[in-house]
Amino acid sequence: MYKLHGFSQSGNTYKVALLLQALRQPWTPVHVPFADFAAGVTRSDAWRQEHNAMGEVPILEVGESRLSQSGAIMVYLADKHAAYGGQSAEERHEVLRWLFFDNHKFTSYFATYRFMKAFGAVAPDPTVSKWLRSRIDNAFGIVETHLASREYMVGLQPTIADLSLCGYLYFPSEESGYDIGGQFPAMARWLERVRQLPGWKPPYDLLPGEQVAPRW
Ligand SMILES: N[C@@H](CCC(=O)N[C@@H](CS)C(=O)NCC(=O)O)C(=O)O
Repeated sequence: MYKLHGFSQSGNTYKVALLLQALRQPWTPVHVPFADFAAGVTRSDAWRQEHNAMGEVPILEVGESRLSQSGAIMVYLADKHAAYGGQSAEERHEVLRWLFFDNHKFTSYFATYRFMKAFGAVAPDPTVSKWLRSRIDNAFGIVETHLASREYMVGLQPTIADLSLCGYLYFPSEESGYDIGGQFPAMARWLERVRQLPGWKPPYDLLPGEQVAPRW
């Protein structure tokens, strides 16, 4: 039984949960309460020593091992269960390319922007928000163009590249202010397709932790 440490507001945790569902693997959540996370528990020395030196969720417990980094965890699971990793060496390379893009340019800016707007202790700085929006619009534009002529990010089947990139896009739009359907129609159609995967559920139904109203 896999154990997945995280919480419902964490899109990075949600990516791994979606993959476990799609693989139909039994898993159980280990709840890191959002209030504790916001208070900095995952950055404490004790937590880093016991759980993850990087001070982050998600963590996937597999026997005695604690795996971190959603991208690396998804590659591990896709390899182990021989699914969602790409159909050929070329596709697997392409999957990695999009995973790195997601972690550096897509999820990173969007998750930060959403966190500041929905959960930040102080109102977002407009200059920082404007800069992040320009980075997000660029990254979203790249994916929108890529998806205009194809159903999934790599090849003809869904892969972990899709599950990684879409992890933050199923949260309520008021948390980020981004209207995917209105601004990015090819991405919206792709999200509908990914939603058809086995065991798909929205983040606040799949992971522990109450939904809270956006603060700003
Ligand atoms: N690239 C990492 C990012 C993980 C990450 O940023 N997780 C957030 C929660 S969604 C976190 O734990 N942040 C704590 C921090 O940055 O101090 C992954 O994909 O797992």
